[in-house]
Amino acid sequence: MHFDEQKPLDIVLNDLFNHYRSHVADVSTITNALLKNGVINAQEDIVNDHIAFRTLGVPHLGIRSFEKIFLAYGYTRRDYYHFEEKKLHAYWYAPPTPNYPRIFVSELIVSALSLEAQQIIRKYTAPIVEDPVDKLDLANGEEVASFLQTPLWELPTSEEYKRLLAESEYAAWVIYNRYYLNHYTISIHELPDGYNTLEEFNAFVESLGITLNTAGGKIKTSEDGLLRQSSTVSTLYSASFSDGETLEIAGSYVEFAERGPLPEFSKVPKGQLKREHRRDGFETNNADKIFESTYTTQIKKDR
Ligand code: OOG
Ligand code: NI
Repeated sequence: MHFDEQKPLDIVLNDLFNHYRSHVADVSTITNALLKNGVINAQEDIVNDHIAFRTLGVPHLGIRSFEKIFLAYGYTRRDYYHFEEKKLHAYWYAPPTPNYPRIFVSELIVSALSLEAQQIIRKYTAPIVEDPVDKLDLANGEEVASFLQTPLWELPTSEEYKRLLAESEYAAWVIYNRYYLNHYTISIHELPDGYNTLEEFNAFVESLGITLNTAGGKIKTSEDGLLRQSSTVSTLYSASFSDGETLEIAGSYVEFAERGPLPEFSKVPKGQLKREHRRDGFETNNADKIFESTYTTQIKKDR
């Protein structure tokens, strides 16, 4: 690439975040409470551990299409994850410099769904006969930002949505929400004492009246014990479908991650710990449960 990657990347990330914040009320609720309690002085004081996107594994879409945007901006593809039961693949991407968030991109293995569900998805995606990312000028941050908010396919009917939902909550989420930012993630270990353990932070979030995802327990812990994650449950929003029906459907959520120091850096004083000293990447079993933050089973559990 022959352009300065960081400027378009900044434009794209800021635009994604602004749309996300305006749709997900819990984002501002948490930020405002942290401001009020004097924990941070501005949204920018929150370190964004990672952001996540969902895609459909069909020709010209999916991870291999979506990743081109962030590879062009200096991101590097890292580990592969597979979610057998949810029929998903995923990769994470390391940022060009540590001041940018990691990115987690997943993809539905459409061919593993029932023929009926596949037909619904293919009905909407079949008109896409070339990779839409190839047509973008990636040096133009505004163009890429607006692409990420522009539908690539027509709205489904409410019946089709419900049919997908019954088989794959992920499929239903993507057919409606497309490339919307799925979540951003607050780095808990970067916050001051009183807020920098997941136990404390979860208690704070719940004190704001926000519901946490309980799939696999509120705190999901990696096998090495060093990556601990929690997330909110998506709130519902009113979505209009092509048949004129309106349904309350899941949108995006907020995640919290606590990354402990790697064994070789366990003696580094807390104030000197940098990102490279801490556990990196993701964990299949944690992620498997975090996906359920948009699932009806989590959203309806307290109703
Ligand atoms: C992503 C779920 C996985 C993580 O940090 O492990 C995840 C999603 O819900 O699309 O975010
Ligand atoms: Ni996440």
